[in-house]
Amino acid sequence: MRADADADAAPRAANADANARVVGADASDARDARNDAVRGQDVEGDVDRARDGDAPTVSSVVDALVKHHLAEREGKRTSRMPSHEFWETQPVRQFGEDTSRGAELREGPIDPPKLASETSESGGALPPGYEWCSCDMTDSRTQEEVYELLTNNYVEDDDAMFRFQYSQEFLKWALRPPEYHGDWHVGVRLKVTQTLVAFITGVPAKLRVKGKEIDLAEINFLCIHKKLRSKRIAPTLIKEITRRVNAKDVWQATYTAGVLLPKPISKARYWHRSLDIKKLVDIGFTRLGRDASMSRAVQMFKLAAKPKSEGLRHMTEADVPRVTALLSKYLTRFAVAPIMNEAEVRHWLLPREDVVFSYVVEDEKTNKITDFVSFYNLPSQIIHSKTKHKTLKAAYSYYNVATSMPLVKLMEDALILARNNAFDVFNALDLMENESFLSALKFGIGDGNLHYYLYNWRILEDLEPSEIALVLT
Ligand code: MYA
Repeated sequence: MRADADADAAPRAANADANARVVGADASDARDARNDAVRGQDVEGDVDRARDGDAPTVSSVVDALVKHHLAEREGKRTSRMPSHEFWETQPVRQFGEDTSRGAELREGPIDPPKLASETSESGGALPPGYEWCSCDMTDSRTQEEVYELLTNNYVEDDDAMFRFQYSQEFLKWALRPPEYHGDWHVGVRLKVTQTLVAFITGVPAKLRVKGKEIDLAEINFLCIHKKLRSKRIAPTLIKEITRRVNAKDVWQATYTAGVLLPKPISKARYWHRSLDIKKLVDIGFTRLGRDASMSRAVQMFKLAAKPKSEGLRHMTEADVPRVTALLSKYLTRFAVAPIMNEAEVRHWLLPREDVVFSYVVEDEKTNKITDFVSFYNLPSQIIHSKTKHKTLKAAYSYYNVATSMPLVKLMEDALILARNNAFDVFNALDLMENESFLSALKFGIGDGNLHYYLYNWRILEDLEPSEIALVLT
């Protein structure tokens, strides 16, 4: 947790989850933190050993550090590097691989091309008593089952205070974009009772990565019932979704996670803007700085009653072609960004009650859409009992384009709109040009990371979050 100097309030958002999108860290982040600590200790161990030697000189200390560094660069395992029994076998960037100039690695697919017909027809082996299924997200009973599984078992913060609570409407939106495949919604059921106990999903998308267009799967909602954790079921689920994606002749994927795995292309950070500071403090999401009073904090986070930009209105169906054009042009600025056609913009960005909120500014003279702002609704359950509140209402910044005004002005209106829609907090990643408004609009930095990954696609250099324009729900 970090005191927020500007706002005198520290958002909790520890180790951001996952989907860091949550208010807190997920358990794997805690493990990350532990891994980091171990790594730190190990370096110190080497350094101590050097110090304890006959001649504890500065150079022996430096030697120990250099030795570590070189071993890592050569791809050798050192005690600082956690092992990843599963991920080390997968076509993903690996820690310690040599990507220096002149090295053999190239940007692009990691595995040689294969044929969809070569993919095996049956799923991987589950523990006895469990079976694979596809979750039909058009069926209300199945939607409820998925909702229940996620509501009780999905991403939480480290201290088990908050857990994501995706609504059924949200899940239908996130899992049924144009051209989605029903069998990319993978479930595991207990054979006897047919209870859904694990889940992982993919949806088709097109991504531009450093100038190359890639048809891929966006992987999300990996979830295993709490009682079935640490049994190596996650790798089985990942292999199964890979098999089903490959069967559709798709060989790449993207995903985000709070947990550090081999090996992110970028590391983003969540920021949080208090809208209802009283509630946020009451539920333990935010704490006031040592010298701050609640009345001062309320004053500080006060927003205007209504948006200030003239002509700002809800996006409508008729705006789809112009929003597609505006957004597509804007997204070409970034190294990693989705490519969305009109059908996809219609799906992902047209307002949906209680799910996604989108607004445009239209130039009255030219009829051009000059600005676009959007956020989605992802509440978290409050799972600790120290408050009467049950739900934290969080808005998440989605895609925003400002051409007739500075982005900071447009985003101030987004905050006002979110507050007017009863959200308690507005969350944004430091992606795209978001840094230009975060501090100015009194966002406080969270203290967790959201890692971005590509599967079976190598880029040589890590990217800055400002080079990423992909927001996964
Ligand atoms: S991120 C959201 C993840 N979900 C949660 O955090 C919800 C709460 N937690 C759980 O349900 C479980 O703890 C999960 C792990 C299911 C996360 N991504 O079965 P295990 C690796 C990838 O014993 P469990 C999201 O949805 C771990 O490093 N791998 O562990 C994006 C270890 O491997 P290795 C993860 O705790 C998902 C192995 O699993 C993650 O019982 C993207 C241990 O397995 C994670 N978040 O279950 C998935 N967490 O030994 C990848 C742990 O090697 C998609 N692990 O370190 C890849 C692309 C596939 C398609 C390709 C198509 C071409």
